[in-house]
Amino acid sequence: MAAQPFFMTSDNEDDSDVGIAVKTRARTKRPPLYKVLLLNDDYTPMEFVVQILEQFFGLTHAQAFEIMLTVHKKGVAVVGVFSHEIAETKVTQVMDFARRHQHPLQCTMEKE
Ligand code: TYC
Repeated sequence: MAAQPFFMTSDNEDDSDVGIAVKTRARTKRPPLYKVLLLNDDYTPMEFVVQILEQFFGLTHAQAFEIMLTVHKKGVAVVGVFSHEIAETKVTQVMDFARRHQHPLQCTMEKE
């Protein structure tokens, strides 16, 4: 007996319940995440940086103080990791707030 071909197409045109099972891999790429970085400078007051970290990043006073000290000692620290849109918003909020108070504080973002 001749072997039946696995793929049946043209001889199955009566809409009967026969078909080809096709498995597709779910290629759902997670959106990229962005680190928000705070940079040290010699002029921005420590308490101002702590205030920013509490206000815009929802950190406790202790967490904010610790990150501020890390930036002060090491030059830079990651404040948080966010979607592109949220990271951009945080950077804008920090930069606007610093500029309004005439402090040279710098905040940037980079792809994780
Ligand atoms: N280095 C600043 C000072 O001695 C404090 C400071 C901390 C500034 C963190 C910026 O991102 C910063 N007043």
